[in-house]
Amino acid sequence: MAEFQKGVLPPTEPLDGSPLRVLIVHARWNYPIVESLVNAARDTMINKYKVLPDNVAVHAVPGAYELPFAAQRLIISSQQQAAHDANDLIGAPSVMDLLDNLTPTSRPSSALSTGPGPARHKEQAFDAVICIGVLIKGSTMHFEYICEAVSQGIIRVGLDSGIPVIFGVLTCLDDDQALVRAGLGRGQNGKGHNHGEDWGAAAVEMALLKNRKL
Ligand code: DLZ
Repeated sequence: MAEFQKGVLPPTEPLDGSPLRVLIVHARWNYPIVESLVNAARDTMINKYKVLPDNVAVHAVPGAYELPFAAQRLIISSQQQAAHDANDLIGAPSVMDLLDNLTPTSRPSSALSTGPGPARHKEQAFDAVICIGVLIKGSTMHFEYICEAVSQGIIRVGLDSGIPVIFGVLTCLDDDQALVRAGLGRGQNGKGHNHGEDWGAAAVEMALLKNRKL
């Protein structure tokens, strides 16, 4: 056996993320760690896989427990908006316009539309979602309940919607485990590997698989 290399092997084929639109939903709990993971996921998709910066939308929720609901809601909203725009019913304020007023969400880069009201882009439904949160075990059973609910919820949203939802949730026994998995390690073993990079790559790969004509 070749020397064991822990972690994920890179994809065997080059991946072109330029046609994709991806949503990152993240928790605000343990935010400095979450922020590092979000940045790595976003930067990897843009710099390594050519996803357009305007096609990465970011939405924040309070804690990891809220991630599945938000992912499901925003997938449905983006699909409704895309269907609406495809029927040329452009002009009314959209769900995504409302979302833009709440968080620094990006606009898609697809074709410009004209019609009554201010010109805006046609909405592109999300091709993948990355749910990012950091759960750190405390002294009660809270951790176990939230981990179970979030992991079950995220897989359910993905399978029910047909949109890949990446499990970007660290489930750690202490702060140091979380820091080292976000590239923020402070021990003698170095800063560690930022798992956000893997999640960005997984989102692109799975979105392209979802879009592939079989
Ligand atoms: C309540 C709670 C606890 C104890 N720990 C975390 C955590 O480590 N990471 C996280 O993202 N969220 C935590 N939360 C908040 C829950 O996820 C959720 O936001 C609240 O229970 C409200 O539903």
